[in-house]
Amino acid sequence: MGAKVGIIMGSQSDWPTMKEASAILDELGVSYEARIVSAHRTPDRLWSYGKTAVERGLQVIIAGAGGAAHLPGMMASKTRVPVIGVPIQTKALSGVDSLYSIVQMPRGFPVATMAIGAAGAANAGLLAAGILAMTDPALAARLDAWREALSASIPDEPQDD
Ligand code: RP5
Repeated sequence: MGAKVGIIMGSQSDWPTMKEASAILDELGVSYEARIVSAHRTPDRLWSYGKTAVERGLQVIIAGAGGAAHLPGMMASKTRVPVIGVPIQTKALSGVDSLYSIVQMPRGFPVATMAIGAAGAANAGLLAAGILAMTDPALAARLDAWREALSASIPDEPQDD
């Protein structure tokens, strides 16, 4: 069976961040694919990825991009598959540029925008899993267990170093 989640990113340089999403999907047993698809450098690839997303069985797309981060919004314009945007942290503007480029979508073409950087990428994986878990009871049980384990790992009291 094909991938249920498409992880796409504008550049190879985004992969260290976007790996956080793939690690979560690995932990939860969700099938995914990872591709470099740039709104600016490979627009034809973006177009064909968006046009074929539904027929290929993708159910969620996680799109990470930095700077003038048009990839998530452009992908949302090409497919009704829900798009989760991850603003990549940048050197020049710390990722605020990425965040603003992704979050302010016009009415009609939503992108679910995460936090800047690694936490955002991990949360994108968790959000994708949560969406898929609505129709997958086994995944729902794994996600519940993951959340319980995280809660259990938090101590009641702070410790001295
Ligand atoms: C964006 O430009 C990419 O998403 C990346 O975050 C940023 C820089 O890309 P590189 O110059 O590192 O390839 O399109």
